[in-house]
Amino acid sequence: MKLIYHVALILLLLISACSSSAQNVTKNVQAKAAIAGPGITGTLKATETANGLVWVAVELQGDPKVITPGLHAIHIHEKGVCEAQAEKPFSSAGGHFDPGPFGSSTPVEKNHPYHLGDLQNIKISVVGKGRMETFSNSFTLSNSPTSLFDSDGSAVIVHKLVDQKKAGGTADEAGGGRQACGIIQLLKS
Ligand SMILES: [Cu+2]
Repeated sequence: MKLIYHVALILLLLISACSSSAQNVTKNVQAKAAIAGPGITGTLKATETANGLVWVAVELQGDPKVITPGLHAIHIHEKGVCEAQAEKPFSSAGGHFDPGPFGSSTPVEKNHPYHLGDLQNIKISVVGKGRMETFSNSFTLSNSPTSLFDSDGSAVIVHKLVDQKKAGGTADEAGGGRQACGIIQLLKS
């Protein structure tokens, strides 16, 4: 009788341990963006991992005459606005995402390449396709002082040129003109 009692107790403990660990699994916060520009389409996917790092993957495809083979700058910009028709295409997305002592934005030279939204270049192949994957600990998707989902949101921008990651460089050395844009959206879990 005592044995049965012990077995039952152990089973009960196991069951409650399993169910409580299941309850403790919080879903990772995720985001996405549909990237578009004249002759270019793509996606951004992002996941905030349990240790706070944000995994970011960007895929692009387009006309290789437009999105030229080689490296192109990719940054997160400070506003969730994508206007291809603006006098300077996508200029309304503002400067590079960079809440903090410099404020965001312009001139690009000010805190580049240390803006929180400065990402790795993407390599475009001869057929006009590329994929870039990186981790960042510079911003969050969840609520924080460095969340991409601040009051005016954020956008991902693809540039015409490579980002040379040069401190004190010119706007062209930080990627130049803007070719494509995607508003970053929080995925409801
Ligand atoms: Cu940029």
